[in-house]
Amino acid sequence: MNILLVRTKIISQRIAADYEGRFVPVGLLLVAAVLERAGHLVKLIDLSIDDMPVLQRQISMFKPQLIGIGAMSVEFERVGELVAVCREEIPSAKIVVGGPIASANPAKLLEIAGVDYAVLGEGEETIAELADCVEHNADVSTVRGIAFSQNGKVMVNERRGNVDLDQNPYPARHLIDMEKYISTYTERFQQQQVAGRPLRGTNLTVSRGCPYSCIYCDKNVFGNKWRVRPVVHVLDEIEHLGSEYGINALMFDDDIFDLNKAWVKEFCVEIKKRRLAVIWHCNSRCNHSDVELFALMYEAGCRSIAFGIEYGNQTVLDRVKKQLKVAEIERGVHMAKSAGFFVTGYFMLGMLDETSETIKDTINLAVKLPFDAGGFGITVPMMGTELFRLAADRGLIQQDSWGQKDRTAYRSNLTKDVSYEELDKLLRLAGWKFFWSRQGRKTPKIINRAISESFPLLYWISGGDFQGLVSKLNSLRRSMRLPLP
Ligand code: B12
Ligand code: SF4
Repeated sequence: MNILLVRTKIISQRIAADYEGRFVPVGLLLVAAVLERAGHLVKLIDLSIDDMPVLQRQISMFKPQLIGIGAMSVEFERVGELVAVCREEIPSAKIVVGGPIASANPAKLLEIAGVDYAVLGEGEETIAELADCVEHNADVSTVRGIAFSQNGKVMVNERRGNVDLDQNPYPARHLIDMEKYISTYTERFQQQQVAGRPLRGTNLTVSRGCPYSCIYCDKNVFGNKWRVRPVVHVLDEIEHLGSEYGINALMFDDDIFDLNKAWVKEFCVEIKKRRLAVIWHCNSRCNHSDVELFALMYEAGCRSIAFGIEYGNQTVLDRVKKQLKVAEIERGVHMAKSAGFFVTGYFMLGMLDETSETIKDTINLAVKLPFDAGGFGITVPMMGTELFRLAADRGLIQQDSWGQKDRTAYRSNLTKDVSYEELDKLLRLAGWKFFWSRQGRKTPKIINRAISESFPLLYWISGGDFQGLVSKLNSLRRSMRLPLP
């Protein structure tokens, strides 16, 4: 059967500017790989790369019987538009939606967007069974892991167990033009070459699930149980990426790459044994930091690490069930820095009941610690999270709101006594304070862009080397013992 898979376009312009075309849609490509394995003919359109007319042409030429869309809950409106276009082009095709949007609230998706099926949780086994039913026009009512409409009523079937990661194929990267996605990830990697070859990077994942319960995090797809692919499976994929696409820089998008120390140790030892000339980035959690492990990771090519810190005030950290102490954050970040990694910290301002004082604690912690890069955002409750339910119960968001569209278009304010305007001000303050407190470190791209657009004269005066100018001014500020602006 002909199956067309589509990834929606990133909705936030801010995020799109930084990430569009740099993330291979691995989830959708895994779905594609199992469908191909089952004998279907699959094509994939990524609307981050291609535009609507390309999709429309593909539909009319390929005539898919099943269209599968992958999306996050912030992309709800995009999914609605996409479904309408697909229906118009090919009314006979069945439409299935998967990804976080489908697991977060399948009923809403079916009711509002008018899709035929929603796939909950991991997609591999469910889509294979569902596609078989669609091909043979069979009854779907016993397919586990889906939701569908029957006589105007939304039916949500029992979910299935976790996918056996050992049996998963590699993402079907041959369905996309990998050249369009290859990235040097310059914002993370300080070097431009590995073993004399220019960087060619791509993203992948090795694990699923997370045992923590942070209230702002949506774990409806992968759940609480942490699972990981066998080391040999991952290394074979890395070798395949090297031989097929010349990849030598890896962006591991796992929630917590180093959750299981024994696995990471084996992974690093094997990288060295196979003499793989690769560098890599991963996401970690400060309470998992370990000096010996970091040293081994560095030897095996890890050059960049990111921590989701989120809040710098212990009461707020406890309230969001982060299971993390400020002291652990400080220890972890210093340890990562000493290991030689490029260290990124992610922070959120404006959690439920936050005050301007606790927000300032977050900003101060970010400024104080030796991060190389920092990302700050306003807390937005995502559908499918405990935070979303808490905020909805208090009437702070509408029950049927699908979360953040874009910071400029949709905002929620969960704080105790901080106005929207103040929150925005604090966000800007966080960016500036952080920026001014870094010395000789890489300027976040977003700030560089804002400066060149808003202060072209200043940018011109700096000779395009704004970073250098700031570094010099900052040294001057420090030597004169002036406070941060
Ligand atoms: C990498 C990443 C990004 C990247 C790239 C995303 C991309 N489009 O590829 C960037 C940085 C751009 C990003 C941005 C954002 N992200 Co993000 N991101 C991730 C992350 C860490 C990994 C994604 C990944 O590769 N997963 C691995 C693959 C294998 O899983 P998967 O894609 O879910 O696919 C599986 C199933 O979902 C399903 N499936 C997926 N698609 C389809 C399609 C069909 C037809 C079927 C049947 C099945 C199916 O089958 C797959 C295999 O089992 C996840 C966390 C996570 N653990 O997944 C968060 C996550 C997806 N992001 C999240 C959020 C909130 C955001 C932002 C809103 C953050 C923000 N505040 O700005 C933005 C939104 C950007 C936008 N779309 O406008 C949430 C989504 C929650 C939700 N309810 O939607 C997640 C789940 C984090 C979390 N735990 O809360 N993100
Ligand atoms: S934020 Fe990270 S640590 Fe917390 S539950 Fe989500 S994935 Fe786990």
